[in-house]
Amino acid sequence: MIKRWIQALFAALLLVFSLSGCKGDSEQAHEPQLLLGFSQIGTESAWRIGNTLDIKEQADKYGVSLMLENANQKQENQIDALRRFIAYQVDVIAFSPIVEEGWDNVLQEAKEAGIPVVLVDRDISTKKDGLITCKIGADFYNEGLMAGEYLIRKADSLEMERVNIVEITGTANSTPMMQRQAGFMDAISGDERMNVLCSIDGDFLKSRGAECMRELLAEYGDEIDVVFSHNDEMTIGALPEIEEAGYRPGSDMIIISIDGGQEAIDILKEGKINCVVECTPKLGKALMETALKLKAGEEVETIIHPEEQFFSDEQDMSLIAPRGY
Ligand code: GYE
Repeated sequence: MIKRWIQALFAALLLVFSLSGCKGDSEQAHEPQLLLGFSQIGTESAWRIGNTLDIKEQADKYGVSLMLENANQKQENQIDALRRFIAYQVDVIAFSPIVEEGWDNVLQEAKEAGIPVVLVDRDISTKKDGLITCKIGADFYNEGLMAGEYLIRKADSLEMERVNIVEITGTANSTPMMQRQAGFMDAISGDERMNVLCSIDGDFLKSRGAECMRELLAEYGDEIDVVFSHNDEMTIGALPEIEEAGYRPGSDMIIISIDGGQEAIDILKEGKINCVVECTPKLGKALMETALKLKAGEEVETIIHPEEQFFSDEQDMSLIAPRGY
């Protein structure tokens, strides 16, 4: 209880500070047009850090006053943050739900307070209507599909007869984990060569990617033809383990990743990753435009998917522009 009060007091001080004197008059180009509360999941990946940065930059650009809270990978911290946003009567609430389940109560509270809620990046699962106004995020199913379709082309070009796959998945019960897996499985399920040896939870973390890869190598070793990893961070964690075990990633094993951060693209160019499906973290512009429309009482699109690219050893990789995350 005391902890809650201290948290609330601290957040109130932060808000007062951010709304008042921290910038000189000359720097304050215009009055904030709206107050947006945004609860971010954490800092688990270059993707997430790029996403936070982009949201901050776009908030500045659009003259939106941002209350940004980092939940450090814990759903209960996100729920607390949403309750604080409701208490401060922000104009719009946005958040990236770490997992899909468990949001009904707090979202009902936001609804009763008349505050519209926008989902950024990930989705929720609920039986209740009207808790969410709009979703801005990638089509994760399509990302998984593109990864699977690439693998079929690659297996064709290498004339493989059997394709043994290990999958390192993102955070259990999160939208990108479930949808990327579903898209990938749907793409490969009609191809009799494809065989998934094991799916293992890497939680979108580099350290877990390494740990998972060690376990997979110990269990399956030589049998592994393909590593399908749900994000770049886990891929980057897994690669040194593969090399230490005496395999060349990119040639002895086909490596497929998702996100498309600069580090993964550099490794793709080196030939140690074969394919990276883009998932753009640049959702800030769409978020600010949506939030401003909601404040003005205008209609908004209910689902916004950014356009996404696909990078692989099938193309001229020197043409890939700097990624910015
Ligand atoms: O792929 C991963 C991040 O939800 C799309 O979360 C996001 C995922 C992204 O930590 O790197």
